[in-house]
Amino acid sequence: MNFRRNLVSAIAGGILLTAAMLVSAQSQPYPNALEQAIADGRSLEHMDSMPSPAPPLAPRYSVPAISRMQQPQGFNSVQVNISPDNMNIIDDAANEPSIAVNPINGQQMVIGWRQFDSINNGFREAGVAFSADAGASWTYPGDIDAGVFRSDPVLAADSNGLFYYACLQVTGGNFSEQFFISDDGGATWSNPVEAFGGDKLWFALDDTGGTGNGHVYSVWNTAGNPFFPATFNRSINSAQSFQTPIEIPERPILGTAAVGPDGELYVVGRGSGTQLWLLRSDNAREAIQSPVFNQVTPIDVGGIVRIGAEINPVGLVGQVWVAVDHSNTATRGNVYVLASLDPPGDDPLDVMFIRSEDGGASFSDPVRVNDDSLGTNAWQWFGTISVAPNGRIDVIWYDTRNDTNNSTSELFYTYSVDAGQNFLPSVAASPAFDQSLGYPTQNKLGDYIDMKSDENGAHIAYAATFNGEQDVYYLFALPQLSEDFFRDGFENLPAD
Ligand SMILES: [Ca+2]
Ligand SMILES: [Ca+2]
Ligand SMILES: [Ca+2]
Ligand SMILES: [Ca+2]
Repeated sequence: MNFRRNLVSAIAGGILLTAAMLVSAQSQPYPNALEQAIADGRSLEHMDSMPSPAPPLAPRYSVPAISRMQQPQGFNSVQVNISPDNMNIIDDAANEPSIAVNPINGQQMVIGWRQFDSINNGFREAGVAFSADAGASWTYPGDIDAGVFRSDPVLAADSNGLFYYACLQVTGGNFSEQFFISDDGGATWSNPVEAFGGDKLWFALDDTGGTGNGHVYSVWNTAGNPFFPATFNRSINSAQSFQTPIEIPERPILGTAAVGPDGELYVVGRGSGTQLWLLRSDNAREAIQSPVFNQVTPIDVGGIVRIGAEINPVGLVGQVWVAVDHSNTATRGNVYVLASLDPPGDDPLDVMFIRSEDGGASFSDPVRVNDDSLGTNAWQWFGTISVAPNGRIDVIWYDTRNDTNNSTSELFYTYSVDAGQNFLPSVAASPAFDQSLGYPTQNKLGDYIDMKSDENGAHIAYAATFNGEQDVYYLFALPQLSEDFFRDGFENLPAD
């Protein structure tokens, strides 16, 4: 019944038609409503009962100070969408988080997410919380620009200590991307800066100190896009203003962007059909030149992108990530692509990884990162990668391996210290949760989760339903913890 409702919702919800509808529907890899919507040029962030906000439910608070979800290995999650007195807010929904960590003051972190004040409605706003104590506690001062429909949050911080919060704004069917800036650790935010753009946006910041320092590069969907066929633009002044959108080769969607150590720019995503592409621009860092993507590489990551799959009915099950090694080691400049993809055969989804040692011109064979035995056929969804300043690669994902019905997921973590040639045995870093609980009137747990790595470990923002509803959590994954875990084994844990 749910599935039927989802189909109806996805079809009825798609109201925005653009020139992207010219994209051939024949290329859709899966016969489902959401793939069809994309093929027809409709956005992921289609409106359900939007855009006027229904009155939120009266907030009800519960559950003292939450919320350290203690795992045996010491992975402790802290809830961030909380009331001023540290209580869970009942009957809201919070998902699709992104996280930024101040590179010059690791005490300062900000998490943004999609905040639904009522699960009875699809209205969502730019949720934001900040920490001034390295994630131990969080303050949710209210949504940025409250009362405005916003979605698709993406966050970053730069070496001046500025935090950037990009998101989609939708007004009366008009899609645009906007940026907010905070110079006080996320406590207060600037007025919105118009960045053009559209649905399912992502951005990358040049914080290298080089020629392109302060450049911001933004990519977005072909659908839900008033600028089609343009899907890319740039700011050369730290997001104070943005240049006119331009078209780029293959128009990759459902992906991300990253800047390399010399200011080289990478964009990854799915083109038409199922082909994934990695684009590279070597002149985007030159402010007086129009960006040209001089290297366009079709890539085989070992599977195909799925959307609209039953594990997250009207969402992605993983976006395509690109990350670059900025370390001062032999692996500096390595380019990594990672995504939750459907591999050949019965398995519905695995976390797949490839590595380039020549600036994205060629790649290794695909590596399956999740280490459940072949044939388990579990869902490893929302695969996410981050590279630490020392070159360590952190990877997280949601995993149903411990539930034969695939009705609960755990956040899993692993890492590599040899450029992804080997990943350590993965470890469950969160308790299990029912990923289908607490849908607002949009049946998904968002489209992604996020992570930023430092020398010591991985700062993770993820959504889970430990309270019986969708909430957002911060988790610091310390690589040493998983090493201890595997050295000691389950049997040596203290009984409690
Ligand atoms: Ca809540
Ligand atoms: Ca989204
Ligand atoms: Ca398969
Ligand atoms: Ca799998």
